[in-house]
Amino acid sequence: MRLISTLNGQASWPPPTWLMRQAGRYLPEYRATRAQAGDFISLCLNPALAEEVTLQPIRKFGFDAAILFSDILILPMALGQGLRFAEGEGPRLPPLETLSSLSLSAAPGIYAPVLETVSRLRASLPRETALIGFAGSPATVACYMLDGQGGGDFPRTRRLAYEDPGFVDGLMEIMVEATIGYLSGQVEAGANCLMLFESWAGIFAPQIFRRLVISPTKRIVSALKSRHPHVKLIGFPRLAGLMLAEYVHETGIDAVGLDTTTDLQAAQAACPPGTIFQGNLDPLLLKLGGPAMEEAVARILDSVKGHPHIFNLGHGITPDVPEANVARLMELIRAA
Ligand code: 1CP
Repeated sequence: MRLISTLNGQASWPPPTWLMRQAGRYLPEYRATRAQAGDFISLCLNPALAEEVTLQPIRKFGFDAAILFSDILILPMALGQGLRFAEGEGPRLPPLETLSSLSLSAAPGIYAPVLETVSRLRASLPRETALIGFAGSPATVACYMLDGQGGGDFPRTRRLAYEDPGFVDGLMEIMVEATIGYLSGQVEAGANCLMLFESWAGIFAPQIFRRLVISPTKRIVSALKSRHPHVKLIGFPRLAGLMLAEYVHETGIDAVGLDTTTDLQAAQAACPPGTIFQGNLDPLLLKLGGPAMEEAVARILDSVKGHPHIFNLGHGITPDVPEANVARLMELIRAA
């Protein structure tokens, strides 16, 4: 698997490629399977249909990795928090008031279908296609648990981090433990590597970043590596800015996803030597296609030649991306 050799530090050319949100609404076959499932959560918890939507972009574009189809909010739901997806508006949760409403022991029974999706996928994917398991990082998942929805800058979460550190740090403890169990289950079910999505890393002041982003991530990385010594983890501290190097250095993560705003060469200069990067084509360019996309792809390929690198977007693919642009992107990478 080219993605796994890259995570082990071997450069491969062209770089292994996959796209965040590669299974999704830009594909007509995804929309059809989602309609068959009824709603988004039912799709995540239906192993046959979740397997199907994970495989759709692999069949169509031949990416080097498949990412388990699920969502970062399935874990808080499994811990007992309510979750629904309002049509066209994104997730809604009743904002968390007490830690006693969460149950670590009930969670594995509720997320069991997700682990079944992982084992089905490992059996059905081509041997050379890596299977990526994932979870949200505790701070990002806590943003949704405490504020109850996205779409803003999570004011309640940021305020509680200062005003009620006991509550927020207690929530981190629960999420660290739950995430270790959940990801460990994914590895045991057949995931070849793992990714931690810290999509809201960019909203925290540096001292809160250290407490809620770096420290929980470091504990998750170290626990997973002691349980599964060969497993590699990719972190994605989106919009971490100048905190990126400290994140890489302190957490022990094996590779780091770069968001759209981060200059690849500046990241190479700032992070420890040998850091493996993933990213970071602007998803807007994938939507627009044409010469602007082609130039940006060439620039990325040029700057990663000779380094172990994973080609990806700087954030998820949007529903309005034409399939033909994804096909053209793969053509450009394969011809490199
Ligand atoms: O069909 C639909 O309309 C639902 C859209 C959708 C999809 C396709 C959601 C709702 N989640 C997903 C799948 C998903 N989410 C995957 C697996 C598929 C793949 O990558 O191919 C993964 C890895 C995620 C992770 C996820 N969910 C993140 C982290 C990555 C990121 O985009 O920053 C986050 C923040 C979420 C929460 C979430 N789930 C769905 C939405 C619309 C959101 C974002 C809400 C917000 O903007 O705050």
